[in-house]
Amino acid sequence: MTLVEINFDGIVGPSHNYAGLSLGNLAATAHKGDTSHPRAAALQGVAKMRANMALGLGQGFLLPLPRPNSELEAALFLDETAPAQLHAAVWSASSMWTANAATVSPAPDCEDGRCHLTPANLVSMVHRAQEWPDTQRQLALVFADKRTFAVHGPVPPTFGDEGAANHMRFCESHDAPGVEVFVYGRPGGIFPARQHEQASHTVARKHSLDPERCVFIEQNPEAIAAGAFHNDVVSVANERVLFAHEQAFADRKGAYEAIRAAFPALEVVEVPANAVSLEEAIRTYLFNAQLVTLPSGEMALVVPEECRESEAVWNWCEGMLASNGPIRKVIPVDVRQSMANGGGPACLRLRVVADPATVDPRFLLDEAKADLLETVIGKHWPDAIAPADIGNAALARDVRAARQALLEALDLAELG
Ligand code: SUG
Repeated sequence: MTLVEINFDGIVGPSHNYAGLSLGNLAATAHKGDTSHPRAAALQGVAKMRANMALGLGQGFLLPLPRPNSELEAALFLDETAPAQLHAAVWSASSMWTANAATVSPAPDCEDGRCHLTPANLVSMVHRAQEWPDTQRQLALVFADKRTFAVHGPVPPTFGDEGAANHMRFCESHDAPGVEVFVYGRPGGIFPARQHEQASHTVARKHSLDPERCVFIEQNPEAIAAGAFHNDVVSVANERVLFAHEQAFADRKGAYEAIRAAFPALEVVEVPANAVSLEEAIRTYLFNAQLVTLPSGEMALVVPEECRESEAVWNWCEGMLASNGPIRKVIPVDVRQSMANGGGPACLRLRVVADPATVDPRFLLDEAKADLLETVIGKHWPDAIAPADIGNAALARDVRAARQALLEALDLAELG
């Protein structure tokens, strides 16, 4: 068994659009009504996966879910009197942000020695709450080997669970036992706190984690109010390193101490507010980065292009590289189509520690399959979707046919 980290990126679906559905997600609400470019969006996603493969990292993918979702459409009795936002919800391509697909506890952390996955219920928003049954179906296929994986049902409502976006893991190396950190929000602020404390505890129990190796931390209400609707917008972890904004947690010192008590080797790389304000961190998504260990053992931070364009953020990054800390490289990637909906490089991927030989190979990427994805996307994904196109019957047919073409190309017709 060779356990390695594999990033499963969500392929951007053919119905990708800007409907401004997520209250508290400032990018998404600011771009409400813009024309989207699904083909460009999906190609940006494939380019990111290719770049990560070129770094020597394990890469997989998850498929877009069926949209428009006719079951939800029927359940909501959608007609011309229903609000546009509900019509847009059934078209949402939000499953592209696979950091919200599930919480994953790697095998070395779990009592039964299997890797446990709980699909996120995403109950805070209707366009996201529709995802989990299809996500669960897909995860059960990708991780079908029951000796190695346990794919659970979601946490019951009303406890909102947003998956890996509010979960971090510290370890000496990915294949070693880890300390799992769950970050929840307290309700009552101007924007929804999407991760409920009891959802986090439920996932930890469900995954049979050692309570001594679990830490529960409250997200800073100020960060949620500033637009950090998920913890992965203000912090990210990899192996021994926590990369966080000074204002990420409600009790900053208490949070670091609690993690250090369970994981003494912790190294904190903190960005002070006087170098990069919370607002600038959220605008550029500096922390919605992929913090990865390269085959050389060095750590790299894969950040959105927007970080290079921000003087404050880029100065800070250059200073960090010069200071000889644990993060040795900063690599910008262009995922602007996703960024405009509040999804950076880290939102687009679900981290799974597994032996690639135990994963359904149809979901693993190599160069030839990346070529195939580009060909199908280039041929079938719509060039543009304007708000007025949502609900259009001909476009709905095209969107369904595009997904179907992808399933056939990948020999995954059973997900149809
Ligand atoms: O849930 N955007 C997503 C972005 C998710 C980002 N994920 C992480 N931070 N891990 C969300 O808010 C916008 C869709 C729209 O408005 O049409 C949206 O759902």
